[in-house]
Amino acid sequence: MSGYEMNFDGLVGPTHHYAGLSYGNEASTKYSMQTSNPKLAAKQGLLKMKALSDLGLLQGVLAPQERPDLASLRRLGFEGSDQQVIAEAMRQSPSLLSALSSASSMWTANAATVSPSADSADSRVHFTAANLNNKFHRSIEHPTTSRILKAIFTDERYFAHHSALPSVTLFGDEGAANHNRLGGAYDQAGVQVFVYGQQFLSGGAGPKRYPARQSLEASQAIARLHQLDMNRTVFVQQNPDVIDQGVFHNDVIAVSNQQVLFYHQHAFVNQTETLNEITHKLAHLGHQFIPIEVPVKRISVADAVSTYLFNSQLLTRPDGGMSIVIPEESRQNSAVWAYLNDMLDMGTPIDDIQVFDLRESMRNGGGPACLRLRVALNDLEFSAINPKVVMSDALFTRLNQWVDHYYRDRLCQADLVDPELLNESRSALDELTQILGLGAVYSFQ
Ligand code: SUG
Repeated sequence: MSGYEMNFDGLVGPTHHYAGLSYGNEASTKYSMQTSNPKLAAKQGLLKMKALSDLGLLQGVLAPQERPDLASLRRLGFEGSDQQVIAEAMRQSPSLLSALSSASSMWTANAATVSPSADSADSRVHFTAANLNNKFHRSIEHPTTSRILKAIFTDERYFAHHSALPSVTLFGDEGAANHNRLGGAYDQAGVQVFVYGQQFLSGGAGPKRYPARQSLEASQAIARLHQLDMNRTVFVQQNPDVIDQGVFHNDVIAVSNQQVLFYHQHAFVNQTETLNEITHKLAHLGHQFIPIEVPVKRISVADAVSTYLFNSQLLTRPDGGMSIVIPEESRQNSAVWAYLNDMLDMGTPIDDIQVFDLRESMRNGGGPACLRLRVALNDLEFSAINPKVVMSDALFTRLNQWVDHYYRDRLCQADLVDPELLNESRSALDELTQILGLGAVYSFQ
């Protein structure tokens, strides 16, 4: 097979904590204000990256962001030295300080939407940074995200970067978490499937309890920016009822790889028509579609949300087999674990289960797939990326030492006012930009 799918995982930042910031994301609400362990969180993420790299897969690292975000605090009227700004924010609004200290950029499935060169009219890999407009703590990520992506995918002959869409509900965009691609080899044309929560301009139906974070209008704008062929593009609405049950991104209820779409019976609106459209568009490219639909009788939506079964990664190994990467929570649930083991005997391409303990991230609603951004590349494009971000034995050792040196093993909201935390975080990120060869991507540099 030609081409690669490279997964870029977000390194957890030093201020990782549980602040209950994401209404509609049930884990975020449930674990609000519990004590976190940033050191363990970063190490759990690194272990997944290293294990997948050891399977022979291409694995990259995306740097975390500078938090607390002093520039945003100043923009909101806090004044004085950095320490005074933080102390005053804590006095007036601990929740605001939490939002501006969140390590949420770790969930890189929300960093951007990425289209491979084989699908774009100008034969370049296109990136659109997600505006993450629905949640304030995430809406501040995109400028730095774009700087980090440009420091890795620099060569404009191969890579095109688009700024985030306008930051309003009409163009609410959550990036690759609501985007799937089906096809054969990663460097050949495929079918891109954009999943939206609501259409706003024509007043389409949406969820009633929780917000629809992705709009159809945003998905359509990205398809235009990425110069996609409409004969190979599908737009589908996520079932609003499952959004109301905690499926705040499509990657909590569906995941794809090559010809396979693994999804829940209640994932989409007009599910049969959608699957037919994908079947026909894939057939046009000479590929057979392999849908794996999980019936609600086997797994309820509530179990899908609490175990993050569909927030798995489906990965084609160099030996041609396909692994499913699941969080430990999926093994702990007997219905989910029984289904997964039955699936190995169903004759689908999935022939292996890899389980990871990602508890620190899971408690904020971030599973294996949330932590990674997929980038399909051909040989030339791979040789053009910044090689320092590619996971290896040496980088794994170096990053673990770096985490050991700078990260705390417990953090709660009250700690955010500690001036040392800002110093530790800045020193850590400054060193990290050298390790990963990123140049000056942070405003303090
Ligand atoms: O945006 N949680 C993230 C989780 C993102 C998961 N990503 C994907 N499904 N791809 C979010 O809701 C919680 C932060 C807190 O509550 O402290 C948070 O931002």
